[in-house]
Amino acid sequence: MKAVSNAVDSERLWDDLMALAGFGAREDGGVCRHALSSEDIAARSWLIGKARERDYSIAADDAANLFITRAGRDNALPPVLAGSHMDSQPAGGKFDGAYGVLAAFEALRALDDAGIETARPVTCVAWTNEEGGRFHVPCTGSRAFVSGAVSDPAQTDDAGISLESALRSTLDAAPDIERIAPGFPVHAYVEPHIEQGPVLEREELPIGVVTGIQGVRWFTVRVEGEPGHAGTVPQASRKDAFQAAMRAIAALNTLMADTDDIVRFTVGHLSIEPNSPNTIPAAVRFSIDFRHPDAAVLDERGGKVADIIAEAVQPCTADTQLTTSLEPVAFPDPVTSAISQAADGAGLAHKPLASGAFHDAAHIASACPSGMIFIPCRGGLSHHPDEWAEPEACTAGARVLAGALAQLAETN
Ligand code: HGY
Ligand code: MN
Ligand code: MN
Repeated sequence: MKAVSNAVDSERLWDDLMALAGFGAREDGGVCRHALSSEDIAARSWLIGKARERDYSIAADDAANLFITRAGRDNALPPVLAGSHMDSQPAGGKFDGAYGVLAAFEALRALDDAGIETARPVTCVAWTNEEGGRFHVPCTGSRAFVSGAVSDPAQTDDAGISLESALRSTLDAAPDIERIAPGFPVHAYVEPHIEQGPVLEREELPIGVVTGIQGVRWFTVRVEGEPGHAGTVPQASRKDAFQAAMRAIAALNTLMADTDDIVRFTVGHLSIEPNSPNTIPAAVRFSIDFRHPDAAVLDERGGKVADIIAEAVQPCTADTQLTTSLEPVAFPDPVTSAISQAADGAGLAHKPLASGAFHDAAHIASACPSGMIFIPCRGGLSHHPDEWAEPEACTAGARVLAGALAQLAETN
């Protein structure tokens, strides 16, 4: 029986990564694979087909989270879980999320090929809608897994399609896999992911042992004004929703100013109604993504957002809704030490590293001991068509994952 990390097949993993990147491939080399879209459904079907080539059990829950399980000696024991998400940003890359799912799937096959029988089952998972690019409350799947139900199923995408109908279409597309309720006991969770930052590449390190994830607050804001003729309504009597939104965003820039450059504040989504060059904007909807490693800063500055907006938009009005509130998460020793030991066992240098990006692991950490493995990505680039990770980096991360899973699957 060879070490499971040596049974990771680089070529098989890389071929899978390039094949998965084909679902929603963009002409610029990036990927657009929105959650529960036809591209996502096709990718799921492809992965289910590959799982069927092996003796794995396949299941999906009400949130369309996809679970592929390799049996252990005692299948009554809670499994060790590993994976990430297959949905992408609209102009995303080949590796964000996809790498974690396929590295986990490769780890299952490496356990097969190494002839290792684990005490616990080992399960690969693809979580639904981590990105929030289509349905703007992110981490739908991992939230449902820890809460037991899909939150806000009536929320709609920009085309007016509801989350619940998109879930139904996705689940109906794979009628013959087992359906389970969201949430089951899990022994430990490990999420491999590209770093989406520059540290590992800059320090020429193959592995990051993630110490935790900074906190997040997402808001959606709707500014209501009054439509009117662009050529006739005097400026003094206008209620221009777009001008008001710009005032609000300028005021938020002041609130979020940080000479230490630790605060992360982004307005990434904005829509104008009726969006016509010669009609004064009647309404504007925009997003707020605010992050910080300190919960006190998140509460203090996040708590002022709605009032600052209401003041700045006058004489328009605004409705500000907090849609995501994620506290900073620290990953505990059992998992981080299993990852470090697996890296040592594979002869791979590593360092502890915090995550600026959020991940499904931030939610799963409330249900079981969790951790993450980072691999370097070119220039730290992500949420970009040019996102790239070298084959050797992908293999290294999968080798560490396989070793960590083999160890965790034997622990009580
Ligand atoms: O936005 C994030 O942090 C994650 O990459 N979806
Ligand atoms: Mn991701
Ligand atoms: Mn992402």
